Amino acid sequence: MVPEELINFLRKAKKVSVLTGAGISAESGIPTFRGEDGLWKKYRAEELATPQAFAKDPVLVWEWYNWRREIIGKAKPNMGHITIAKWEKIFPSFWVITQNIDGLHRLAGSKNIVELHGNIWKVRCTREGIVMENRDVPLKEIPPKCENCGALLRPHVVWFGESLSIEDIEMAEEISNSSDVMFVVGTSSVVYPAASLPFLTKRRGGIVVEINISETTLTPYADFFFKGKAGEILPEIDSRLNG
Ligand code: BV8
Repeated sequence: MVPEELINFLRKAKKVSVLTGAGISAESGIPTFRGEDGLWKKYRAEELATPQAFAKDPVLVWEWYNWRREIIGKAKPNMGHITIAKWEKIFPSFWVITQNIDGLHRLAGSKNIVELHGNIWKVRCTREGIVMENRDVPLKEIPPKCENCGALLRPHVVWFGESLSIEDIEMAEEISNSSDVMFVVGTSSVVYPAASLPFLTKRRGGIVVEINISETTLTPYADFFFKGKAGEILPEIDSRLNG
């Protein structure tokens, strides 16, 4: 059931954005982080996705990413990603801000994307800082080495304790500050600075629409909360909007 009030907001909205987390890719077969089937069933995110963990045991960290690359390599965008890609064409200004590194928004056809935490198909030389694409599944060697200088390669992602790229965070804040409507889809809203973005939208008088299979710390502040799967709720809102 989609409230008429939300449809009216969307019909008038000029700038719409969507902040996504692992939950939007769950229906594509990619495990989320903190759910019962979470990626970190044995480890905690904060212990594995960190520069310290990589320095201590690059093989372990690369085995984890190699396993995720195998899952993500087979994954297809679901109706949640596809609806979001469609909305980029119907709203005057539409941006995706994603915490996900799986690249499924781009695969679904979205172009206006800020990948806050990087991309699993990119690697970076730990000595020269050069970023390269690497789509080997599985990786040819673990840990992979830079072909130029032989140094360790690392995933080109943002780990805990690492700062996001200033351009990305400034872009994400500009989008959030100017959104008439921000959808927040499939995120537990525990990781910062991403979790602070919906509050920028609210502070500027925009509305926040949360879509999640369960309530989160954001839910009390959301103007609309849809309890359900992203791949079902987003197309339902879309069909009411374009009905
Ligand atoms: C930073 C790597 C400045 C890529 C990730 C101490 C020291 C240093 C920093 C901190 C500190 N204490 C706190 C911080 C800040 C820290 C932070 O936020 N920690 C949290 C845990 C408290 N943040 C940082 O470190 C960030 N950098 O602040 O820099 C700085 C620098 C130095 C010192 C201080 C500050 C960097 C954050 C990025 C971390 N990297 N990943 C990778 O391998 O993927 S975060 C990791 O969590 C993923 O990127 C993921 O995207 C992100 C958020 O998780 P979610 O996407 O929300 O996924 P989750 O499983 O949690 O939730 C899924 C949701 O979907 C659930 O709600 C579920 O109900 C729902 N769902 C499931 N199925 C569906 C669904 N919803 C709809 N439909 C469905 N079908």
